[in-house]
Amino acid sequence: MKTENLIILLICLVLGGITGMAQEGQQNGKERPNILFIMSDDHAYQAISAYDDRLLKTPNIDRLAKEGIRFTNASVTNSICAPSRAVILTGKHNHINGKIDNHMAFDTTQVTFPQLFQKAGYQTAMFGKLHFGNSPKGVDEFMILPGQGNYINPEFITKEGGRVTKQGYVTDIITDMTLDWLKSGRNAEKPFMMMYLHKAPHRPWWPRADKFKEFYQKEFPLPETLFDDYENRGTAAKTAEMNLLKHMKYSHDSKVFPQTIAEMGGVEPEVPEFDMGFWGPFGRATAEQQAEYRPVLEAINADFKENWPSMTDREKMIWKYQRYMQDYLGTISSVDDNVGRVLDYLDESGLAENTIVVYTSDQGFYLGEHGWFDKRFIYDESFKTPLLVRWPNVITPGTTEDEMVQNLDFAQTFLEAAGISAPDDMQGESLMPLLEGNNKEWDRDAVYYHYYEYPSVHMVKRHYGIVTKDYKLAHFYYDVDEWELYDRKKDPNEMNNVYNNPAYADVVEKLKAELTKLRIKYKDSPELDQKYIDIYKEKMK
Ligand code: SGN
Ligand code: CA
Repeated sequence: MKTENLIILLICLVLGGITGMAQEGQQNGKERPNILFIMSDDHAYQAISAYDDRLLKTPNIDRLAKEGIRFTNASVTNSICAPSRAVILTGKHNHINGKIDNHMAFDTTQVTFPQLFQKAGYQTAMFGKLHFGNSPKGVDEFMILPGQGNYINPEFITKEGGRVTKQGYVTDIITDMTLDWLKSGRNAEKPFMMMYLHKAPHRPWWPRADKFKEFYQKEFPLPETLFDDYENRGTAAKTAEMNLLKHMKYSHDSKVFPQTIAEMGGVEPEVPEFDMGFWGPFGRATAEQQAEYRPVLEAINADFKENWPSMTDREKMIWKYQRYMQDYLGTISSVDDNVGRVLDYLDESGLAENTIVVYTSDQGFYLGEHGWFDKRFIYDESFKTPLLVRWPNVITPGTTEDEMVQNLDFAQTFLEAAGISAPDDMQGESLMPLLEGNNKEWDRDAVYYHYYEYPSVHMVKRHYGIVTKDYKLAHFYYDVDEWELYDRKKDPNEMNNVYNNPAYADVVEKLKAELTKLRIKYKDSPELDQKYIDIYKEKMK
């Protein structure tokens, strides 16, 4: 080949390479967006002021609602931690991805959406709580909490497979890692997909010492249904073990010292020989850190000693509710401050413009509604989850969206936003039409739900069901065979099961048919129900 021709060939190759690179970094001529997925653990929408400002102000999380979209009908397919995370990562229901409960191992041969991002040239990272029993795939960088993790001086699993203990408060530490990575771990040539996953506000609720002090001074309004007696509900609501008065612990939850309870004739000897070294996250704290908590702990204990003996059950319920809210909301206040730090950094660095920021929780949570804490049920407080998304120049700021969307939809949404094709066997729907304001392209009118973990902590019975904007129909099975129907418009607090009310006979018939169709659509079946019962029994032996 002549030198001249060789030079022309080389120029063509170089130019071709550059164009190829440009295509990889772009989508339809635009830079591919970054994704910052923020998820907290057990964060009730009732505790985000963009949804409800009666309990707490969350000015930073609210920025996402103001500058983006707020979904009022976002829900999960199975209201429990690890299963929700498996749904998010695989874009498939739990009966397909196999992680039906917190005990089952996640099969890591499955495709998760971060792997697809990594393959498509994104830089990927994950910091915080995964709760999978194994490490994530498809992330270039990660630091995750083992299991539930700890609030104080938490341990982290590193990418190299080792463990490191970090001194301090978990919410601050996870945020520091996230910010460090954004500032210096990032490759500016590539778009990123980052999962920033909080442990807070998961039980046992330990706020940072200053928030503990601040929130102990506060009193919160009582929920309308705090004294629910579960009349007109099924066996499942009556037998669940998540009632504040009956099942919340004075020691583990309300922070009365085990010694104090024993002295007062209560019965919660949970700590071996009352060794405070074993007392929840407090046991992990250094003497110096413990000293910061002491004054409030002493005040709680003095109050308990003075007032508990003469309290009626009603007063005990209110006392526990106030202690619960002080601690639970105190942990969220730190989440909000830290989300603010990250949003500020996105603004300062100029990254905000091309970054999709999502705030959600792995499920909803009871904040005393129906007398409960925890989650698991298909009923609203547990089934619904907060979902806020900001994406400048795509989402109209301040949008409120009432369509029924689910955590099942996240993977396909992110993939579409990044111009990566989603595998055909994912079961959600991309939320892109709703984000772009093309609501006419959205035609879902019902969602499917299936909860499995029973018998287990909190004893919520197995059930599956269908939810439309108007009704909720659920079938509780395993050791019962009971159906429940709620009229969501007339009975938003879900106080009356109208399944046997003749006025709803047509609704029941129609919804049962739709539920059967949904089970077929998502490939769930009585055979699978039985298979998972058998696996569960074997596992729990
Ligand atoms: C722990 C909690 C429960 C909670 C489960 C599951 N108890 O067992 O209250 O329901 O986790 O939570 S505690 O000892 O930590 O206080 S999940 O978010 O992981 O599903
Ligand atoms: Ca959770």
